[in-house]
Amino acid sequence: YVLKENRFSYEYVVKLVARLDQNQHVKVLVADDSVVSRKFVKVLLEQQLFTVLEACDGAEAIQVLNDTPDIQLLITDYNMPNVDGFELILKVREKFSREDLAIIGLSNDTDESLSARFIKNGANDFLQKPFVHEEFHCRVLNTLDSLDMLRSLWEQANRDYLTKAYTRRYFFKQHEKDVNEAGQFALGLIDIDFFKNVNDTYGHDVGDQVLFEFAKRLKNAFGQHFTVARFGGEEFVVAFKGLDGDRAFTVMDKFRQQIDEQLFITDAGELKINFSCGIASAESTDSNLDTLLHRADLGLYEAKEAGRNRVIF
Ligand code: GH3
Ligand code: MG
Ligand code: MG
Ligand code: MG
Repeated sequence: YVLKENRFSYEYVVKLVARLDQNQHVKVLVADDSVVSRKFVKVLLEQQLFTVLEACDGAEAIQVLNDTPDIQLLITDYNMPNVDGFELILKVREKFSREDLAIIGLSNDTDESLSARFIKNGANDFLQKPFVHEEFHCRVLNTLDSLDMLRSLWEQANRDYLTKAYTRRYFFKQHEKDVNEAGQFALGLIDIDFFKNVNDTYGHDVGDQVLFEFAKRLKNAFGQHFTVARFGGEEFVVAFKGLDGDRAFTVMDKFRQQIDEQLFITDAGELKINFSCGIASAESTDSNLDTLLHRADLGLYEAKEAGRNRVIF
């Protein structure tokens, strides 16, 4: 249908077809008060197999965005009752960054400044109604391509490639301010014991398997409520936001016992892995994460000195 109706280049068709499988899993929300215009956009999107949701004004669009996880693209009209397109975008951008959601503005209003205003308010692109189908398809695909690119950049910067734990960069960005806030905040700095032996005895690949499995267990234990980050080679940190030092110690020591009891299955067979950990909790004298990390590091050093496989607060 798309081919019959439009005059795409061969290269473009290849690109379009390559995306079709993926598109079924991409949710697009169309906000427009005109039923005719909304249904028309919906039909165009469904030609590309997207999953389409609808809202008849800005207020409903916000509701749908809040209720439906992982909508990737919002296509919104400008003139709508209650909350108009601009207001909608401003509100939406407070909650959804450019890695979360892409936005395309639409309008049949003849005001020439509309397109610039849409983009300044946080839209990725703008289309003047009426538009040619071909241009619509191209802009939607381009916008989703840049969303994919942004998401992949975000992953590269914030997620460790080997273990899929968060990176050091993410940890600092996320918790910089928590040190000075009123609530409780504690850190657990972890270092696997005698990890060099694993590499030296069984090889680097087996070392990697241990790191991957260790991070997986760490995320299973704490990842739902706390940030788990890979700090360096075989060092990890857990940010216990909302816990005091004693509580952080308790949960970390429980995890230490689990690791101690459950062998790691690798290509070299079952290995016994242990770790040492230093816990530190934020105090009013802490000026930033570094002072807190320094104390956790002293605890870690003490744990190593005392014979390893232990947590020190
Ligand atoms: P300790 O109990 O004192 O911590 O001893 P250790 O052997 O764990 O300490 P050390 O810091 O000497 O060794 C850490 C090793 O981790 C050295 C390095 O080659 C290895 N390593 C760091 N990153 C990686 C990685 O991504 N993969 C693998 N396989 N090894 C890594
Ligand atoms: Mg309208
Ligand atoms: Mg180390
Ligand atoms: Mg070590």
